Order: sequence, then C-alpha cells, then structure tokens
Amino acid sequence: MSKHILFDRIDEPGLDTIEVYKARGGYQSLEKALRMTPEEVLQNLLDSGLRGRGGAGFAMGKKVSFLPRGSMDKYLVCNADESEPGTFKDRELMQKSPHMLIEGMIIAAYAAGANRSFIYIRGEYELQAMKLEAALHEAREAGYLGENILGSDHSQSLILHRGAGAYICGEETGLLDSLEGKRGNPRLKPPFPANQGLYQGPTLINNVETLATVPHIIKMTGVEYAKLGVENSAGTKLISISGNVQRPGNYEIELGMKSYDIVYGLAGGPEPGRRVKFWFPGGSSSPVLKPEDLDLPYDFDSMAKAGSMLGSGAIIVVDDSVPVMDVALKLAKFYRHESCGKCTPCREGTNWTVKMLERIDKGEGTPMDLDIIASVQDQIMGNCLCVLGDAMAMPLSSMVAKFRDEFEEYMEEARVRAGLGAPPASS
Ligand code: L3W
Repeated sequence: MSKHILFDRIDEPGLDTIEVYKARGGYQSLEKALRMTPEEVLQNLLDSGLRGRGGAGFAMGKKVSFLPRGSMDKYLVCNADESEPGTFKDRELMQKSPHMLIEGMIIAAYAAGANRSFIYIRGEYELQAMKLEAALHEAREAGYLGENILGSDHSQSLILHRGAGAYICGEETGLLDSLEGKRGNPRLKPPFPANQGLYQGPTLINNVETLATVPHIIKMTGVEYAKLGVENSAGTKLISISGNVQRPGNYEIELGMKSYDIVYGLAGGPEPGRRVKFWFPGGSSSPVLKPEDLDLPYDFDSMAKAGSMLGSGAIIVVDDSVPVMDVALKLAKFYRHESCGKCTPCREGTNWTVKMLERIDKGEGTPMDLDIIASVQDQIMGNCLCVLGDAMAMPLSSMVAKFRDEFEEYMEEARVRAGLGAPPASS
C-alpha cells in the first residue's frame, strides 16, 4: 500500500519556504529533540530500525553510535550526489521540501555531537541547490542554524557544496575527498568515515532520504516508526520507477508492499500488449530479477533472498521490446565512463566488458565470449577499492546468467547481419 510520510502533501504550494513548512508543524521535531539528550535522540534512531536509503541499507542509528564521544571536531555530511541510474527521489524531496532535510540534519548532528555539516549535492541539480540555499538562509535567520540553536548547547554550521557531475562522488569516501577539494577518488575502507572521515575527523554520512526521515521518527518516536513496514525493513521508502512503465515517477510506499503492486498498481506496468522481461529492483547496480519475482514483497531481506538488493529503491522495468544486449551495453558503457580508474579490476574490467559486448554487437562474438564476460565480472566482484566495479559486475553477470539464450540468439543474428555466417564449430 502506498503510504505518505515524506511525501505527505509534498505538492503543497510554498512548502519549500520556512513559513509554510512551519505552518505544517515543521521544526517542532527539532524543538522536541533539543529538549531530549543526544543519547535519547540516538535511542529513538536505534529503536526506529531505519536503514540507510542511499543503497547499502546500513542501520542509521548504529552508524551514529559508531562515532566516538568527546569534544573533537565531528562532521555530518549529507550525500545528495544522487547519480545512480534510475534514482531521482532525493531530487524531488530537496526541491519541494528542503527544510525537511535541514531539520533532519540538525537533529542527526545533535545526536552525533557534530557541529559542522555539509550537503554535497550533484552539480546537475541546479534548481535543487538554489532551493536549498534559500532554505538554509531562512533557517539561519530563524536561529535553527548557528550558535546555541534555540537556546540549547548545540551549535551547528551547514554548508551546501555542489559537485561537478561525477558518479564516483556518490561513493562516500570519494565524496569526502571531493569535499576536501581533491579529485573524488575512493579511499580504502577501513577506516570507515565514522572514525576517520572528513579532514580525518569522525564523520556521519547519510543519504538525503535517510536524514529527511529523522524529524518524522522524533515526532512519532522510534518505537512507533518501527511498526511501519516489515521485520528488518521498517518504515516507508521513496521509490523511483522508470523504464517501460506507463506512469513513471516517484512513489512512497510502506516497505513490504508486493513488488507487482508497485510496478503494475502504482506505475501502470508496461504499455498494453507488452510484458515485463526483467527489472532492476534497486537501481542499475542491482542484479536483475525476472517477472515471477514481482510476487515478492519489496523489502531489504526479500530482495536480498532473491539474489538482488533493494539498493536506492529505484525500480527500472524492461519490457519484451528491448533486447537484453542493449541494456547490458548501455550499462557497461556508463560504468566504464564513471570508473575513476584508480584500481585495476574496475578500470580494466569495465573497459573489457564494453569491448566484448561491442564485439558481439558487431557480429564478431562467439558463445565463449559470454563465458569470458561472466568470468571478468567474477574477477571484478569483491576485488575493487569501492563498489563501482561491483555495481557493473552484479547486474551484468545476472543478465548473462538469466538471458544466455537471448544473448546467443542476438550473437547469431548479428553475425548474419555482418555477413559473417555461423560461428566456428569449435567455439
Ligand atoms: C563504521 C563499520 N561504519 C559499514 C558504514 C559505511 C557506509 C555504510 C554502508 O555502498 C551501496 C552499494 C551500491 N564501521 C562499518 C561502517 N559502515 N561498516 O555503513 O557501507 P557499505 O560499505 O555496505 O556500502 P557503501 O559503500 O556505502 C552503497 C548501492 O549502494 N547503490 C548505490 C547507489 C548510489 C546512489 C547515488 O545515486 N548516489 O544512490 C545502489 O543500489 O551498489 O551497494 O556508510 O561507512 N564497521
């Protein structure tokens, strides 16, 4: 069932202004949180069961609890570098309700003991950056940011930083390097940002949607929030649906909703006469699933059990009019382009994969190439500095495994098109 918490009256005119946001109860959660101790706020986050909404699904409260206590400089960074193909939920949230994110960041920083905070927003999100800048100005004027917020001991600065359009800067350590003014290359983990992040200081880094959920948790209490959704997947989730559906867009659902009801009920399914061939449940980085998997509940555990992941909540639907080869090639080219080149398996693996797929497309492939493509993906997975290599390898290997017959048919047709005839018998 669709359920609105973050998207409740999201289209109300003027919601991006502090006046309308406050008229709807905005910043009351911050006032409530500041009357609590940081430990009590943290306990609410732990109780809520909220898992990160950016891709990894790591428990937010746990991440906050990893930050050391003490008076050293600590940082909060919001990852607003929304670049995963198919993912466009944070864009709508920041554009229409920027104060929700700001309020969530102040509460999260209070719980973590962080006094310096940043929003790292992807360079292409110009309108959203303008909306956030205006909202930050209003929040500072109203005393929600700055010294001794609302008369409390908590002081906080919040700076908006615009990226320059690199997917790798959505990887948390690449983002931190970029924020420090360096080239956005991933760092080796551990140490994790919670211990050694921005400027080597303890850093809490969370996605936009995760932080925007915090005021709602404080308002309703963590225990009540945990009642939404299903076991291990508490709460609601913003879903971006794209591809071959009649009503693409962003939807908010309660986790555990049947996937079929999202794809067909909310998004209208493919055009009449078409059927779903496969779907990505969690952005282009997630292994693809078959139509029969639409019977599964849409939650973290069910997607993992099916061999995929809920990821950033971006469902991409591919219908039977689209050759799997087209999707595989487009995807591999994206990751080759976005690879930072720092580590060999990712730099070379993404390049080899594109070259092999292009060879197949030109009619020069043999079925053995499919085995080689699969083996290259195996060698990428788990062997890179960050997850960018895996992000290509996981969906690619799932496509080759699940649609091998179609790849082989495509290969033969391409050979005929190129006037090369049947492949040699030995291959
Ligand atoms: C302290 C430990 N902290 C883990 C923290 C870690 C991070 C979080 C999750 O990948 C996924 C990826 C993409 N002490 C810790 C610890 N942490 N152990 O927990 O960490 P990790 O390593 O599991 O994941 P990650 O590197 O953050 C993210 C998937 O998301 N994805 C990508 C989406 C990208 C966007 C975008 O547009 N920017 O949405 C899509 O599905 O494949 O699996 O904070 O520090 N012992």
